[in-house]
Amino acid sequence: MNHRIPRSDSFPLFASAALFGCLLAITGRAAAADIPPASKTPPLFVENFESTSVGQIPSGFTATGKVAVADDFSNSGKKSLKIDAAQKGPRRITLKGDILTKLGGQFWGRLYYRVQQPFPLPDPASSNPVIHATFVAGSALSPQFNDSIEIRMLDTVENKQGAHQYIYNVQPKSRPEFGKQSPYSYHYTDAWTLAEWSVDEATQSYHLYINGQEITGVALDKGAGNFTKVELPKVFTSLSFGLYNYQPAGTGFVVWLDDIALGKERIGPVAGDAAKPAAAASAPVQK
Ligand SMILES: [Ca+2]
Repeated sequence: MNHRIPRSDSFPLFASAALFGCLLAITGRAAAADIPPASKTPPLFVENFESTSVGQIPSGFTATGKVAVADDFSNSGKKSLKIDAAQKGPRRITLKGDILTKLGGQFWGRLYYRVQQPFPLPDPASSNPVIHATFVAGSALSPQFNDSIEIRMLDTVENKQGAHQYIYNVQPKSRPEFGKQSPYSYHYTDAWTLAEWSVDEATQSYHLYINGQEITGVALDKGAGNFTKVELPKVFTSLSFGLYNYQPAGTGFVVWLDDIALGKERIGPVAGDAAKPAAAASAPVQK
């Protein structure tokens, strides 16, 4: 089909709108898969958990809470990182050192996660019935206030209906938290979900993609030097992967992570898994 936006003022408005919508649908679908493109060079860091013994964590990481490599589910190979149930608190592995210096303040992250079904709901008797659960966080000094902050790069808040939003969330040690949220349009699934995110200190930008689709509600592009309500640093002092829920979650979430990768350009799906984002996008992640 050859769609053209008509120039004539006499062209019916509804027809213009219909054509424009059609164009958006076509170009929007292409953009989700192609922009920004995945890098052709390997990422700087990859962890697929295959070379770590079950019950251990990979070398280079430190563990907090009940988290270890397991072989009951995997996205790649036979193993993944399993986050065991806990009412709340951190169950995660933390990376420090040279890789963070190499990544600096501009990098992409990628991982897959799956959530055991049924997953916990917030305590309905709570005055604030939500469960805030962080999958990926980085610690740093604020470029604006030079104090300690944690930046949550893959982060969710679940409501009492069991739907969740994605959020960009910054938790300073001694100031109020802040962030930017998507609608509560998503549900945890036990399908492997592809999460990709980017941070850029130079432009104070943050973007998140789930199964190849951008979560535009959390997107930030504040511009150079405009740190307010972003506070992306030139370098991170650690990156943590796992789950940390801050409100009680009953018997607790059980979550698996696999194929963590970090690089200067978009990483995309694991090799040979190129069909996954398109297929997964139609899965019931978004309602
Ligand atoms: Ca694996």
